[in-house]
Amino acid sequence: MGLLDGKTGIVFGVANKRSIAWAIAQAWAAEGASLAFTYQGERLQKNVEELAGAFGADTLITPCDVTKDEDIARVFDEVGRKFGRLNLLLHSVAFAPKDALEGRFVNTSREAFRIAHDVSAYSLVALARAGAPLMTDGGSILGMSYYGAEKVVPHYNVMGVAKASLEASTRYLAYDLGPRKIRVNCISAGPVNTLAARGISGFSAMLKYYEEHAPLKRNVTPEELGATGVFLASDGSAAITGQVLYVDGGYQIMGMQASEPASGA
Ligand code: 0WE
Repeated sequence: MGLLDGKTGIVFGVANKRSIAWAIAQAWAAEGASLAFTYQGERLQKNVEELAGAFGADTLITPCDVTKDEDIARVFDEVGRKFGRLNLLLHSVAFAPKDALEGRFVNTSREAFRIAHDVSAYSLVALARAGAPLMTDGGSILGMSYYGAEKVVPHYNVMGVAKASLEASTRYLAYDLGPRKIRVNCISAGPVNTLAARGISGFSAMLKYYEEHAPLKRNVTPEELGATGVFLASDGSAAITGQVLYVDGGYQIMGMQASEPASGA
């Protein structure tokens, strides 16, 4: 008996086996959900087909550029034909041009700002609108955020502003879709070593910083993000909507670090 038996879902944002989207998808599937996967560009097609192919004929795998309304319309049309309805939607998609994550925020170009918000925040609204008509028995929509939405994280820059927009969009979508029993929440994850994180200079230092400063003295694992994803998709969270849930070893609660280890450490 899985917590998600009989439910269908769609997953946006698998790039490879280290993707947070893949961790949550595996956890959803292990609880009995049937899943559709989209991939961004031919570059990632093989990766996603190899990963999601393991779920067999029950799975739909199709391309989607979340900045293209025609792609989004086609994807949900295909989901409607394959599954007839939808319960779960995972948005694990973000992009800002690399130079915008390297320089100073004050130098963010109009175009980099536009792209970051289009790919990383507006896409949640577009996917929710297109997916909601298939969520006839209620649903759970889940996005991924990061602490840089709330406080300044050096170099996160325009992505922090886009994540703030994603979190606010989560609240407005939760308000609009609540009467249809569709819940909308975000997981704000601590740093995870994914393709999106690779190439970000100082990322390993950031993992170490969390190990030292988070109350749990360690980083979050992909499996733990999967487990929280199952919680937010299942009836255990039936009365939770519009929330940002921190899954970060407690890092977000800290206001200052002690110069000595906490008592009891
Ligand atoms: O949301 C993210 C990263 C998303 C991301 C990553 C890239 C790398 C390659 C968005 N756009 C791009 N564009 C690229 O060209 N994270 C939460 C991971 C992350 O990224 C950071 C972080 C953390 C944490 C960037 C700077 C500082 C901290």
